[in-house]
Amino acid sequence: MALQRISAASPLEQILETLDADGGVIIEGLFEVAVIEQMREDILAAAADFQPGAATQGLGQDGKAFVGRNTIRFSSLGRLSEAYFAMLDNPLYAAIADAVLLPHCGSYWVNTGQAMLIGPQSPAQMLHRDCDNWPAVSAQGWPDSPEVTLSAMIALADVTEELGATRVIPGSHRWGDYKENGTAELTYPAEMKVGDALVYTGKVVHGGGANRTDDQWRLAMHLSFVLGWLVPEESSPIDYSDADLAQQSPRVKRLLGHQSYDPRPHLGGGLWLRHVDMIETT
Ligand SMILES: O=C(O)CCC(=O)C(=O)O
Repeated sequence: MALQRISAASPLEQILETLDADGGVIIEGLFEVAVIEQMREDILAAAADFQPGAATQGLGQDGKAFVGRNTIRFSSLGRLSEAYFAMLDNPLYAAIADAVLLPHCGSYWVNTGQAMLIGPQSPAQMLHRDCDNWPAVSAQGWPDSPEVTLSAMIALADVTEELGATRVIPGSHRWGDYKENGTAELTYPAEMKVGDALVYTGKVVHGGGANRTDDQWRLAMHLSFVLGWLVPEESSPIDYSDADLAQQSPRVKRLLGHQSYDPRPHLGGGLWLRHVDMIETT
């Protein structure tokens, strides 16, 4: 089963059906090129401050091995670029995230927005599922456990297989064994033009591809959401002050943790409260 591509102009239902069937889909033109070019410029300007191989995923040497020796990663992208806020407000990505995540939560927030720049002569990343960050929730009842996270790998410039396009195993979100991560032979590369994005659920097996070039970087970023009752990878709520977000939309404020979690219409209690009361956005 190959990885499918679909235009951002397609009906939402068709996009959701493809995502549901395969666990991942390339959406051509998901993000406005001007916004992505701004983000690319701002990411490249910041990249010199981050050493290849320095990111640990909070797991020391194990995390370094996962990220890759010649990969540059960093987050808090809204501190570097206004384009980040426009991306968070992207209406189609919002509609897809609503459809995938709201059946399991009152609201979701940013898991992480991360520059993921794979350097020349990098081996492929280990295959994995993003829902592995929350294994107690995902493993129980697998594969019918709730979708906990939705991700997009976004091309900041054209991404080819040779540059290290993300590799995906379509259909692996439905495999019977949660611990089975497949093999490289089963993967398809998500080759993309600038502004395209691979949108995939936390259940689908994937990994960064090998960069086989001698001198070119794969320029991509990741933007993911997680259920509002789970802890995200990135510390957005403390990375942005109320003043930083004053001009942003209520959605952006909520996504970055500046609003409390109301579980309704689902069961559960209010979370992320201040003085036992809701932090509201305006
Ligand atoms: O860099 C990529 O293409 C994928 C990265 C990834 O899946 C991850 O680190 O979770």
